[in-house]
Amino acid sequence: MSKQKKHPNIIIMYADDLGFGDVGCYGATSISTPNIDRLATEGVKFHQGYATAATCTPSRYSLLTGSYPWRNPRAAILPGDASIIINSQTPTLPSMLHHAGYRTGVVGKWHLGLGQNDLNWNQEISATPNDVGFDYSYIMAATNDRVPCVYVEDHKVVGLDPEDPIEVTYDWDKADPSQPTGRHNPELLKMKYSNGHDASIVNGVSRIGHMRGGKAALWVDEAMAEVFAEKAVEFVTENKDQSFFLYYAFHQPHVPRIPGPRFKGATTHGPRGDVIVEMDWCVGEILDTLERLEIKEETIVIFSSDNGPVLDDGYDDQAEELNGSHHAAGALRGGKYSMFDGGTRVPFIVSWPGTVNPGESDALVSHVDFHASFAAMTGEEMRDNEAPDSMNVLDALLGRSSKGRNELVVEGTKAKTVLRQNEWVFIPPHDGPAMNVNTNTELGNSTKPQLYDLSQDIGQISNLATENVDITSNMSARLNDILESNLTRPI
Ligand code: NG6
Ligand code: CA
Repeated sequence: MSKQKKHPNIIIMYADDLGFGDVGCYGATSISTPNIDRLATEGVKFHQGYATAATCTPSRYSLLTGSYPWRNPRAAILPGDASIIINSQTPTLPSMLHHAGYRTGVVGKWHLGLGQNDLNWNQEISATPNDVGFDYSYIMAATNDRVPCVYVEDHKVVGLDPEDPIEVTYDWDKADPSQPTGRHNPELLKMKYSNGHDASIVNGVSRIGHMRGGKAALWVDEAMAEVFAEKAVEFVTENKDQSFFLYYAFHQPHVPRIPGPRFKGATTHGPRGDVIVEMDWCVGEILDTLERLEIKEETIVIFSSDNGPVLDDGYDDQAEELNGSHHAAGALRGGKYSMFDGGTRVPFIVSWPGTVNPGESDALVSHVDFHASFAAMTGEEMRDNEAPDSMNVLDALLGRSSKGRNELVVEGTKAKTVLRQNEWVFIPPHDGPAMNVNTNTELGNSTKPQLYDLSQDIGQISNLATENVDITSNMSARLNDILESNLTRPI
């Protein structure tokens, strides 16, 4: 490692709604992902790497705070005008690494809120990633299907004309009726919606929520991959001589799936497959930059996804019709929104050329563990209130140990929790439909307790709860204890 650099750089590349079976190295045969596969060849490929939640906001909340999302009642899918859900006093993964001497940056999807109930897109935004540990940020506020469709750099909307201010509302009653919407002007759409997504039209695509103004600042979906990749490469290049942490959060393959022209038709699966290939190109841009700058061997690169896959997530992009025999969730049951493993078990690769021995791992690890693991690596002492659920699994992450954590809580939508313990997973009885009929995913709701042995039954076919009453009741009691606790990591 270069002399100025005390610690290795850390890059977390984080896909949006990418499933356990969506990339080549995890079994996909009809979507070509050579760059992600290259990472897996050079690093450790985890078979039991988990997000903490089956949707975006709670999952990202855990990654950045080392806390289970259900501890924060606001950690649920947020609208684009939500205020920030991480308190500026909360120790975060970036603030801990900043303290350890890292320069910290985030590029891409944020979805953890902005401002402190005072959000005005036309002024300096009071609370942004820069207030919770990042030295630099270039983000979209929420998701690519939610307004406002603009980029925010540090505290400001990029390219905003002050003469054309932005107004945002998520309330149909407060929206300006003279502005076209997907609901009333379907003839203006280049991609139709199948569910929701019927409000403001930006770039020929109707979104969730209403926005007016900000014309010069609007993003172009087809260029988004390049815009973010360029910013990410710039951040790496500018900081190559010191330790840096980059959280690069892709917008793919979340809806609306709109690849750049080069990637249109890259697969037989239509836009969903094509944007995965585009995302792989983004990964390649970073890997190539590390090689060019000769900092590959001093950089830990992590690749994962915020939650499991979904085909029809509200736009008519033929993801279902063109899916063929592709298994987006691999052998797992369920997908995005689900309490079954398809919701939270995701591709999870850690590479550090020259240090990490390439291989595969069955260790149970989660994004929530990055905080304690990298605190241990950098010698940062953690305060008692810091990262309450983060376990130091550094040896597992670096492929030095086959042992990760023993237990993990994950959640489906609406913070419905599930307990994983060694090979067992226990899903308590939860109210609600068995299926999300719009997305065609099994949610895991059942009036009966469910218990699966994942070592024998990765597809969660055989519910063993009635045959294993003791395990079921012990896990149920343990889950209740955890839900009542203030922390789960040792102090
Ligand atoms: C849902 C949206 C879905 C997606 C999701 C958030 C509809 C019908 N569905 O409410 O399209 O935006 O929220 O996804 O509006 S996440 O990956 O950011 O959690
Ligand atoms: Ca997501």
